[in-house]
Amino acid sequence: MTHEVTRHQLPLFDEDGRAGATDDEHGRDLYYLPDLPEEDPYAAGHRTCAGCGPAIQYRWVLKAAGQDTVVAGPTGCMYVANSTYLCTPYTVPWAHTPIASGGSFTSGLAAGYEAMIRKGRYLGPYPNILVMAGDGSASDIGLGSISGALYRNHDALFICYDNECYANTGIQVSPTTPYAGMTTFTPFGKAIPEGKKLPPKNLAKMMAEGHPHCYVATTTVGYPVDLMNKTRKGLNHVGAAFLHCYTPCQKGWVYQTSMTVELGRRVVESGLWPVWEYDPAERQYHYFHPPLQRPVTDYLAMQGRFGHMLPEHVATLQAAANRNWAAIGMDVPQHLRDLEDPARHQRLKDEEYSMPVNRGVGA
Ligand SMILES: Cc1ncc(C[n+]2csc(CCOP(=O)(O)OP(=O)(O)O)c2C)c(N)n1
Ligand code: SF4
Ligand SMILES: [Mg+2]
Repeated sequence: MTHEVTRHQLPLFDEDGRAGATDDEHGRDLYYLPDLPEEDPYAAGHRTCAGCGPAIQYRWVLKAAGQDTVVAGPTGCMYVANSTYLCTPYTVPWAHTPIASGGSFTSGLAAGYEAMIRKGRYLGPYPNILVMAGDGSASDIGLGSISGALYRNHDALFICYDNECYANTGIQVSPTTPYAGMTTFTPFGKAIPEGKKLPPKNLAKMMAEGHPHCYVATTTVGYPVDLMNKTRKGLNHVGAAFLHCYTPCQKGWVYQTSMTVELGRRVVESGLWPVWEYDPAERQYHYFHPPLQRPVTDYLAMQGRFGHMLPEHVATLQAAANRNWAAIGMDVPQHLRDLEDPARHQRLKDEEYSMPVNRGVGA
């Protein structure tokens, strides 16, 4: 006899329902205080660095997913820093996978639960199944296994926590490291003054264009409600879903540890990380239009990994940001167009900018 597979439908958080949210001088919400679930499947007491963006993502994703969740984590900081012998911060089932096989492991998990429920060997609804892989895993070493899982449409949520480097092995360059981002494998010097020469791989667009039947979205730790709602939408979607989340790494990027969430907003407001959602039913992209459009220097100057940039490098990134603004359907203000001219810039460490800065050199 075949048993029916019943699935959770997680309600979305109400953007307007935040208790005590206040605005800053730009009309941005200063604090996100949604009515968060009490439960914390990623409990306090892990060993990531202070201000670790991936740890913030893990906590919010698992709060949104709730207690009936099974998590996988390929090798990376969020495996190594979260698990010592006989000890993890998870209050839900969790498994480590090799760095290349987050996708195939999670496929097996999803197929296994489906089969066990159908055969009556597992009672209860289909659990929330998700994997959170680093950018080295999801965009490089394990890309094939995640793409295969999306293509086969296993009912699970595949998340890339993107700290734009191979952090755990010592801040090496990854495909998502931005242009001019300094890592231990992309040092700047006389021959290559910008550090990294190549633009980052556009992982989320690859996943959406390549697997048009999947729910795909981008988000950042600067927008917790957005992150939690996209987690729930991805889990509610019957079939495969992919979420690409920007998660600063204070050790690798060299910034003040309290600035992780601020960076998660500034990267969007400077046009360097478009936030969007791809709806597989409509085959449509929906783009978030931030209330503020900043020069890229407002973002870059907060991080030591960009401290070596010369005027032409800053102008190159401003041009890339301006292309992103146009691509998401926003006007590019004249003052941002003007900043595509290197003559309008100085070396980054001598630029004028508007926030706590980090003039040191990173990595
Ligand atoms: C096949 C393979 N190659 C290399 C490694 C070494 N390694 C362990 S963690 C890691 C970094 C992973 O980077 P990422 O996926 O971005 O996660 P992060 O450390 O940044 O959190 C690497 C390269 C490995 N474990 N397996
Ligand atoms: S090195 Fe970066 S990603 Fe790893 S624990 Fe520290 S802040 Fe987090
Ligand atoms: Mg990484």
